[in-house]
Amino acid sequence: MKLAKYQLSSGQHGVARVEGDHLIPLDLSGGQYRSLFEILESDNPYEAADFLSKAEQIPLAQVQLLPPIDQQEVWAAGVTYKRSQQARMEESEAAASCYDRVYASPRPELFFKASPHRVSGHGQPLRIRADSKWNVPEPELTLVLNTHLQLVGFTAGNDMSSRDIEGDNPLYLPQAKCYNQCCGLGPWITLPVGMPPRSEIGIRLVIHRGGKIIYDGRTGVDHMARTFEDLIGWLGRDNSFPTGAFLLTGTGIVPETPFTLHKGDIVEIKIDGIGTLLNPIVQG
Ligand code: DO4
Ligand code: MG
Repeated sequence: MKLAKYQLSSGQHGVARVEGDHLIPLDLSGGQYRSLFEILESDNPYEAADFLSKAEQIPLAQVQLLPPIDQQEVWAAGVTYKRSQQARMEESEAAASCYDRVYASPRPELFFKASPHRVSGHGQPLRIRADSKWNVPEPELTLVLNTHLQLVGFTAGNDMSSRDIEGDNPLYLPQAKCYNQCCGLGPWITLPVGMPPRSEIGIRLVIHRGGKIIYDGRTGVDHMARTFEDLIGWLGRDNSFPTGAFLLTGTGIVPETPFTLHKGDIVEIKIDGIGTLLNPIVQG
């Protein structure tokens, strides 16, 4: 089952199940569950959504999908794939060994990525910082965690990154990673029962410029050097999440140097079991 947040042209918005090319809105007027977050907090989100389903359908083409987030924090793991370790060592002469060490260390790299207002959903713009000249999208399988850090769903994430800022000095990582419109999430959340086995989850990044595909790369979760449970366990050490969390699990695709995004590019992230997250790129 897939759960989405949507808005109609009238401005009316809601939560819905996604079935093929249409939405089945959920009735949240009863007060038992008032938001997507509260459904994800329930003992059985699948049954809760099934129970709330209205006898009504809206074509997906008639809605604007919203990011499938309420008040959760967004965190990200880094250097969880060999390709990310190699690319980071290449961009950061001064601190190459940091990336080498973290790839092999028991403690993973985890960083705060975004608050909800910095997140864009499917079709909404993602930003290149005005003070950066080398930028890439990072396509990442994203774990949806409830307040007990239980894995209650999956979505696609785009961990937009300014490689020149991070490469200059790793202490600049928060500026390379966290700014307005820095994170894509969507198009919706797939509940765990709807996902393929982990070893079969493929991830694809396609970048369009001027109507042409200028980059097309693939990886799979089977290339990830860590397990979801390991990352969640470290995230939860002496850390509480009273509004739940999203955890991007790191990128296994980094376009070759000197590729950089331009404003006007369209980025598509396709993840098996979820679907396609598409975002146009803007720069201030
Ligand atoms: O070490 C910097 C960030 C790494 C990252 O975002 C990734 O590997 O996906
Ligand atoms: Mg990343």
